[in-house]
Amino acid sequence: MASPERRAALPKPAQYGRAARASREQSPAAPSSDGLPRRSLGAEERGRPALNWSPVNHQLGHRNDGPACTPVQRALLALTIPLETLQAVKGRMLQAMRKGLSRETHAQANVQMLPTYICSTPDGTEKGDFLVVELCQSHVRTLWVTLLGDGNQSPQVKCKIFDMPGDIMQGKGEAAELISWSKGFSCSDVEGKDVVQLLQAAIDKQELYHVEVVALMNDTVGTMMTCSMRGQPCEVALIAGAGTNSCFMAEAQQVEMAEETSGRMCVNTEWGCFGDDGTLSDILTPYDQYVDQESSNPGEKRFEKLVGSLYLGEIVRHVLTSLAAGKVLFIGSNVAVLRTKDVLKTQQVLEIIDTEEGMAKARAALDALGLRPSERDCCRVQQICRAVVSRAAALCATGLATILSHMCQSRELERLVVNVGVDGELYRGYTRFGEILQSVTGLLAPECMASLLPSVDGTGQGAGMVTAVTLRLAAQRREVDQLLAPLRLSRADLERVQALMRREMELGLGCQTNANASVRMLPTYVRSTPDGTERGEFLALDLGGTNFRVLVVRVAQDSIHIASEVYVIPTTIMQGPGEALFDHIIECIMDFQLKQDLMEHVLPLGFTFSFPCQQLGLDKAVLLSWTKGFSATGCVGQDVVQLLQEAAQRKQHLGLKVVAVVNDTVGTMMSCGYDDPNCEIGLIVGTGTNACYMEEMKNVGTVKGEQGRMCINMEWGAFGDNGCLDDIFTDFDRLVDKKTINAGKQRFEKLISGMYLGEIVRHILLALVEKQLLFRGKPCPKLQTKDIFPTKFLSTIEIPWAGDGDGDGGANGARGSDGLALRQVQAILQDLELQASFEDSMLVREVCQTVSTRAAHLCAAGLAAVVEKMRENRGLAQLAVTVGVDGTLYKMHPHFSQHLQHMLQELAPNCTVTFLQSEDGSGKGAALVAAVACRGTKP
Ligand code: 0WK
Ligand code: BGC
Repeated sequence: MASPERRAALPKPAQYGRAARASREQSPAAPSSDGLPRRSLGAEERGRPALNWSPVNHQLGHRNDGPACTPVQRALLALTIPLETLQAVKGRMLQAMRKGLSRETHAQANVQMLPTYICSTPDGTEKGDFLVVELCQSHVRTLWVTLLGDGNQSPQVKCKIFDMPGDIMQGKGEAAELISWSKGFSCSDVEGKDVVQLLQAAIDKQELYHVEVVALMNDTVGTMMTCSMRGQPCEVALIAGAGTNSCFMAEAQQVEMAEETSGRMCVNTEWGCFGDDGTLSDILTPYDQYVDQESSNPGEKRFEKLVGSLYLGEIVRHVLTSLAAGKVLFIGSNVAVLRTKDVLKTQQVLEIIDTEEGMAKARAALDALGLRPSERDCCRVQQICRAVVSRAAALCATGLATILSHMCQSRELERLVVNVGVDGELYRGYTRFGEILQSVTGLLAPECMASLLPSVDGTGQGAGMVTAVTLRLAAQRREVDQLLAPLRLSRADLERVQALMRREMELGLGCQTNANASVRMLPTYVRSTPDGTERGEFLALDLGGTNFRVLVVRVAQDSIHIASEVYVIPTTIMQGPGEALFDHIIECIMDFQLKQDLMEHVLPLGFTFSFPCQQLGLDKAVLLSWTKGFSATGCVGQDVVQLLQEAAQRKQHLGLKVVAVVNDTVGTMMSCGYDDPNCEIGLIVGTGTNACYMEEMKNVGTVKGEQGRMCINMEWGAFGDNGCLDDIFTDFDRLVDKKTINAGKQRFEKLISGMYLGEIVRHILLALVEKQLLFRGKPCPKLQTKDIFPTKFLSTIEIPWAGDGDGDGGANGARGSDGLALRQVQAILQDLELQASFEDSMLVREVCQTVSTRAAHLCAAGLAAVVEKMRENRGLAQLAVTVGVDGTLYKMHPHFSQHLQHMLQELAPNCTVTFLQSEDGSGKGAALVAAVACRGTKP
């Protein structure tokens, strides 16, 4: 005890510990009540470099242990890792993780980043009874987990613990492929084997119950799932226990070992082996080296040996051993006991660092070892224990920060907000561990906001949850596949459609059969494609697509100059009196001529009129039916050129001279044919869809003449109106058709074109909601609204992700970043007041992909029939031809053109088909047809 005057000089008892400790030790390690020591300079310390100590030494900035440092300070400094070193360790761990994720470097990686094939976290609808077996370090825990699908609010768990006899842990295995044992297990015959099969075989041997092993997971995954219950999804988990490890939901396409290319997948990092390649050599202390050399697996699990509670006691023991050897601690005691392995348990270390009881625990533990510690010894032992555990926490935080920054980067987020499930005796046993973990993670990954969620029930419930989620996903996948199956056309289906299209074409060309053919094969009186001799100035109209355009086209020797204006056709005009429609057209023409100063000019006009018309001549076409939402009265059966002339008269617009009326497919073929003489097919995939091609006159039974060729407007949109496609039609297609103004008509068009795909998707989404497969079955009032999900949404939702499984990795140049693409999907759904989870977004995307792919494949089947017919017409073994194509869906959808071209190659392998996108639309084509007409020769 101190003399009365010394006592007077010393601080009050409460402070005693702290002050005494600080003064006595001058060491920065003297812990303060919050575990992070503050340094106050005692007399003998003045003039020494200012030391402020915490597991992360911000200020220290350098770790010199100049001559002034005491052996204890040197030990504590050695166990202190400056922030910038932790930053560097984080950088190395990020590299190590990327190495583990990459197929090329995975085999050499120490941080193995093992795919777990768990691609979803609980969504609260999980229901059922699940058996769980948990292999813990010293026991086996079996649980019966009952989930009620009530948002996992009240999972019921019954469990039973069975001790693990030592001979079993080291005995013959005969209990996924185990890579290596750790934490004291070393059963033979298990490493390299599929442990699920081993377990299933052991269960089947019992012939007791039919228990099927559904999922096997790492404890980190179970922790992530356990903490994901009760409506707070958790995408990261970390274990700081006997061993240490972590897992997180990675972007699946980055987990190259897993072949899964869309969505997310939980990755078990196995970060315990980080540093096995020497990347931690600059932070390893001699104490760590001793622990490693004495371990059952020297050189391995270097990171785990700095963090895992299996090793912390040993690290402390080696520090004490060296300090005792240096006559700094336990002077006068026999310290031989300190050479005994595992003589100091981590549990004791955790007790010693307790702010309240710690010193007493230290004395008790050291006394028990016969070390008769002084108060100072106890204080130093506590500091060392704190330093070792705090370093473990700081290193865990470094690992966690690495994961969080990686997730933030790979999701292209400014800021990542995420829940982290944490478990393990270190985290549970020492609150300060969690505080250091939280604060150091914040320092190392400031762009991320992590909430640490302690796991309430170890991994047991989590394992039950993984099994439930696995079964839920499997069941959902089966239901989704069942619902989407009718939309997934097989090769045989498409070949049949191709054959049906060919048959309908023949019927349409046949003089006798044309009238009943669904594909009307309308002669256009266009006999050839442009030959470059066309010249002159022409007006052109382009009606029937998304926009109504008026153009002036100047065709010169080596160039074509176009000026145009887009005008809107309001729905009231589209579906009003025909006179009003044509009056509106004339008004637009007059407005255009005024703007272009053409009022005094009487220019020949080419009229692209994109509806089924019976051409009676180049400048005479009788409207057979409206499509694409048009239904203006008094037009069907009329010559549309006549209707236009009459409107011009009504408007006293006398300068109109219509010389040609063409379909947009013909206009597109002519427009592209001007640049590529091989262009003999025109294709539109826009609001509507249709195709035309150059047919042999001898095959056109509806027009006299045998010589040469004529362009045939197929009007393939009506293919199937005779019911020949009914088995392709799904309930969703029927729902869409029923709600159109031309129900039962344009059946092929309604499977393919932009006016309808969004509606098909909308009905499928509603069906998925009804089956609780989407948005957790929550009612979606906005989604009930017709046309609320326009086809352009498909183009946005399907923008190529690196990980969209279509293998183009965004090859078509329109690479959308994953995070961005996901946010675009969620933004669209948000506008529809739909709160979409990640899985929901993926499912909506899958539905869009399924519908657009079917459309592209059906289009390919139709085109395959056309090119095969042209090849046969010309008696060619191989046909090379160009298709001039236009239309918003073909041009704007990220995958449509590719899927179409891929499938066409498969269905018509003897045809080399080049696709040429029309730049100026079919207005230019109409002008070229007019130019030919004006040349007085038949086009
Ligand atoms: C642009 C053409 C026009 C055609 C349209 C079809 O110039 O003749 O009708 O493409 O595509 P949509 O605008 O319907 O997407
Ligand atoms: C029309 C065709 C037109 C196609 C593309 C269809 O609805 O019937 O004449 O070519 O849409 O615009």
